[in-house]
Amino acid sequence: MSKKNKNIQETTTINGTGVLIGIAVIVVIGFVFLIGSGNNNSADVKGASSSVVSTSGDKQVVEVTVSGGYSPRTINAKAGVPTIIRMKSDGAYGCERAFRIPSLGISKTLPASGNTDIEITSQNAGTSLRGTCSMGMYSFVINFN
Ligand SMILES: [Cu+2]
Repeated sequence: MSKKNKNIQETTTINGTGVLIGIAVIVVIGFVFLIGSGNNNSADVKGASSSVVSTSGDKQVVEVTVSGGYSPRTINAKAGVPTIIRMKSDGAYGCERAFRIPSLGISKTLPASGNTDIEITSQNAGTSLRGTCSMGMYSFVINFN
C-alpha cells in the first residue's frame, strides 16, 4: 500500500518551470535595459557636468573631487585639446586614493588632501575615459566631444 508521489513530483516540476520562466524574463529585461542605456556616444550626455571644466592657457582643466568617491560621476569635456585632470583630494581615504585611468595606463597615489594634476594629450571626439579606484569600486567618466 504505497502511495504514489506523482502529485508531489508534478508540483515540483511546475515550480521548477516557473522559476526558469522567471529567470528568463529577468534576463530579457536586463538585456533590453543594457541595449537601451548602451549608447553614450551622443554629443551631450544627459546628466553630465561640464561646469568642472575650465580653460588654462591652451589647455582645459577638468576638476574631479575625491571625497568618499569621485564627483561628478559624468563629465563632458572638449575633444582635441590637451587636458589636465585635476584630482582634488578633500579628506580622501582608502582605495579612492589608489587612482587609475586604465585605458591610458595611468596610476597615481593621491594624497588625503591637496591637488594632483594628471596631464593627458588631446582626445578624439567620442572618446570616453574612465577613472577608477584600484578596486573598481568608485569611478567616473569623462566624455570628449
Ligand atoms: Cu575602491
